[in-house]
Amino acid sequence: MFKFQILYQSRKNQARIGAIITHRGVIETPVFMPVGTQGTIKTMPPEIVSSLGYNIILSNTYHLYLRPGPDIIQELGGIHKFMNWKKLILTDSGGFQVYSLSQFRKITEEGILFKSHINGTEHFFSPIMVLEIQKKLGSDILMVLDTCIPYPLSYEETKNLTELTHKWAVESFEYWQRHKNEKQAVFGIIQGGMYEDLRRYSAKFITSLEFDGYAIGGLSVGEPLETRNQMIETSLEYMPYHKPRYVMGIGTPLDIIDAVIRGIDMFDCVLPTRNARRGTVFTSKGFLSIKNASFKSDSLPLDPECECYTCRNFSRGYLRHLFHAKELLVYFLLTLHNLFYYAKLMKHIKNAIKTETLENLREEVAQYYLKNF
Ligand code: PRF
Ligand code: ZN
Repeated sequence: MFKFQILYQSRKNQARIGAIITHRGVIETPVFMPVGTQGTIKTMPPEIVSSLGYNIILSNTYHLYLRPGPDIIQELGGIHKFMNWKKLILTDSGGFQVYSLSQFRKITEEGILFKSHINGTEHFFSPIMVLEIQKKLGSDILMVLDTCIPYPLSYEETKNLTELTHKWAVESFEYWQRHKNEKQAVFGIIQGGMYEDLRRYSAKFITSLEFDGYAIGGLSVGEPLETRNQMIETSLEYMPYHKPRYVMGIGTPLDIIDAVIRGIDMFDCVLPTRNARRGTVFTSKGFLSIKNASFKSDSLPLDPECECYTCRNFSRGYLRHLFHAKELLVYFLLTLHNLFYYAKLMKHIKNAIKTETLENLREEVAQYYLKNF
């Protein structure tokens, strides 16, 4: 079972409140998915992630395929049981991770040849293989294999890679028609680089295949903010109203609001978790780097307006000390705070949609997060 319902449509813009209904429960959209690349949201016990209000996370086919391998995860009862996460899991297909992590790769009509970033061994991903791997993992939402389009890239090359993404989408769709099951949903991915007509072409093509939802890929690769928003708008023109719309790998608090206003329902991003491990936290007044010498004897919490466990119990001075001493606790405390911030942001966004005040919230957030991190 996989259904999507729209519960409220804004009268002022394209933002909507929705519900994704699955056999594991209902999740409200717009939703942010924390990234659990290796079957863990780094430093965080799943019960705590869940207690912050998250009910869907993202994991990666590429990493779990290389280590420990899909057969072991299947043997141990599937990804949910393996990591003790009882809510939803979306797995990315691996195309993007191969591009960003593996030392060598060759893209052919049939798929992607790559070398493991762990031990250099050679592997091959085809569109069908990545769906088979995700079936074994047992994730709830599977992503099709796509090609990653770097920025900038010539029109010709972008067109070729976009067409390859389309060919793979057809192969994925046909495979899924023959091998689908009740419990897993599959999303298609729109590419097209930063060319408006190619985005349009890709959005039309991908949405002509009856996937359970659609993602916009290829963004947040170094393009200017206006270009990104333009590509989102162009793609959205062709994305069905009654299916979930997901923009991959985005983003900052402002990126998320900008996309929600345009009608996006789902997000994932490493920013809250990765930034935390680098000592950067999100606050109601913008970014703060805990490494800063000015916090040496600061008795205030990270964000005096935050009610998270970290802010209720620890000072900036203490957290700075832990960070400089590389004490492991700090990675947990800062990740907890950032995930709390993102959870609260999503609550504010949903509230602002219902009260038709999303533009006001955007102004408030833009004041502190206009610069891209
Ligand atoms: N494709 C896939 N995963 C992704 C992306 C993409 O284009 C992005 C875009 N930056 C993030 N994650 N499959
Ligand atoms: Zn906090």
